[in-house]
Amino acid sequence: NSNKLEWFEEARFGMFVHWGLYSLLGGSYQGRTMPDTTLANGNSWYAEWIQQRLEIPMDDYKALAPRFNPKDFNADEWIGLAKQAGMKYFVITAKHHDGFALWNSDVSDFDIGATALKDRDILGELVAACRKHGLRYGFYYSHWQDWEHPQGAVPFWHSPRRATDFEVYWKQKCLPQVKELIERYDPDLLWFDTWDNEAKELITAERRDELISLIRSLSKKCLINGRIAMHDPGDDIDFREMMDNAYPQDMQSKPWQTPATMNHTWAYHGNDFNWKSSGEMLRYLVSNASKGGNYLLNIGPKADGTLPLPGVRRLQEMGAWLLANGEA
Ligand code: FUL
Repeated sequence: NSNKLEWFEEARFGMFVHWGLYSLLGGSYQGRTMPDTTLANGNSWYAEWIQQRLEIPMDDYKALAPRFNPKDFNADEWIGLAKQAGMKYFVITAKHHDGFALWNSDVSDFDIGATALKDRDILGELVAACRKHGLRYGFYYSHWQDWEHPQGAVPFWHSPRRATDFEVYWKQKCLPQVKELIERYDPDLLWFDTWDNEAKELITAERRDELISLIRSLSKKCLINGRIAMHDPGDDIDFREMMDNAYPQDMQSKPWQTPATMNHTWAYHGNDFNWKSSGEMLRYLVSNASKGGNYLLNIGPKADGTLPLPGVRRLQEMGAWLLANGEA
């Protein structure tokens, strides 16, 4: 069905948001700040990885939930900014690798229900704002890595592995949560994430196809990205996903996108000042567009719900350029 892909092939520019419990820590925990070079794999210091990178015991990490209180969160502000930037779609981390669900899930207590926002429907508010501003929307869902569930996958350099019975996690948490997301929010796309060939041990062709057929049975429009099984996405995905911040040199067969972030991290990091200029990011956007692809550009909101100012300014500048050049 090529019709359901039409909006995606014309979208060009989307907003990616990494937001969750890790946003509370902003890259630091109990006096330690990422990157922490004492760790074997400390070279990448994405703030959303803090639980693994700084080896925070899961019980301590879970105990942070009641402190998550984004009193300044305003869905209309986020989506209004995306619209102003010339973005046509919005993707947020409904559940990242840490396993925390940003909606009230029936199959897990590690969710928004454990926070000060237990009576708010964050994803519902964002979906309503997207509809109001005419943006398509979707969810990032970490189907492979889940550091909270005892049988979810953990990074391969951590041993001994915990995921001795991945099928338990798959049936108890992953499949039911994907179903919840579709039934409650009717997303236009789902963004699954594998980033290492090792994922094929757990995300086998059978599990990949089981997940895809679940989605197909629940939604006619929901697009699925190729990172659902990057080693072998199969024939039934809807678009290809470049690796993070990768910009192809040549024309690509459509449809595809590059997920990218404005600084180094994806989730909010208080010490990450590595912002790219709006000019550099406009060149990536134009380069991708000229090769038939989209640019899914990420911002990491703070735990209080506000967006970091350097990111806001850059999005406004990019939107102004697109408007002046007749593309917004
Ligand atoms: C990667 C993840 O490990 C990062 O934390 C981030 O979400 C990026 C978009 O994808 O695979």
